[in-house]
Amino acid sequence: MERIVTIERFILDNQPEYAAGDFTALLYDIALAAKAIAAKTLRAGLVDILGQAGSTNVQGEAQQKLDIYADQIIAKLCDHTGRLCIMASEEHEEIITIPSGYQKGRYVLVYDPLDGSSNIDVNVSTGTIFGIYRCLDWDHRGRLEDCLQPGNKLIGSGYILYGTSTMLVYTTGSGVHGFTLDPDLGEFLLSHENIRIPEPGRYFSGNYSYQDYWTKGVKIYADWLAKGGEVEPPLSGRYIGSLVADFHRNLLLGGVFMYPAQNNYPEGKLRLLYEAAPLAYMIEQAGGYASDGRRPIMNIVPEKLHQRTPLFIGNRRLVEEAEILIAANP
Ligand code: P6P
Repeated sequence: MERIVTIERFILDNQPEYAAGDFTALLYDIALAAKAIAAKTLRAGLVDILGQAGSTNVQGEAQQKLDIYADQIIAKLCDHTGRLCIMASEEHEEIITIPSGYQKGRYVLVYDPLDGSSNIDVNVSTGTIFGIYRCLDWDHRGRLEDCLQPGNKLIGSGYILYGTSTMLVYTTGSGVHGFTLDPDLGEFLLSHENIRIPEPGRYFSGNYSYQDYWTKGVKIYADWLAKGGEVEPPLSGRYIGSLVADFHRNLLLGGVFMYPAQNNYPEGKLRLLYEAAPLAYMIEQAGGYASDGRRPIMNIVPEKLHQRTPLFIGNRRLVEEAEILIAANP
């Protein structure tokens, strides 16, 4: 019988030496929230949770009912446990403080509760992205400054992919590990230990309908990708329109995802704090690289919670080529 390793067992056996029980327990809390969101997502066509909630979020984007559910379940599972000093979510304009009646913890949780949620109604994979930092000081109850940390200060990050199966993939700085939800057991079981991005990359992901909006360097890079660049075999185009799904495929099979700055998104579309930086930490742990086209995503210090960034992420060779061509063609 194959070794059955639950995520709880794996976290305990592999928790970083600095981690007290709180860090491990926080990962459990996220896994529990993931199960709750997965249960709703699997039934999205059957219960009244499809469709728009009739509200817009801080981004001005129409909120999906599942967006709101995912955001609330994460916040409610994590706000009273004494493990966090502060939270930040794509669905909240301001930081989410820990209610005064509860003990303050030592960690910061930043998250996008349901990325790609516009795909829910057409049964395309969606995902949750999260990052974990240490609180910066003990004199305060958790402040905006605790959230505005660069990716190179992350101590954990991961995503949950609600797809043909539900997967939780995370890193705490000792490699990237994937767990698949067994719906019969209701447990995340180890299915992808120590994921490394394969070389050479096989896929490129980008929304080429925006080509006219791209800078000269990005256009040259996009052509280089589409013509296979100098890699063998030539790359194939794959674009799901759901960041976590595109990222996950490229992580497992090799490839690069790009969402550059462009006329309709002059700073890029994706969010630095709770999308690009957590995925950058993961891709670097898996042997890849993430850039904004000029510099490592991991080094960018956020100035605002919902700051956008251009994103090139995947095989190091493919991402570095973006930096070379963009620099050579300003
Ligand atoms: P576009 C989904 O709305 C999202 O934030 C990411 O999940 C995805 O990669 C991107 O936007 C798709 O954007 O402009 O190509 O539809």
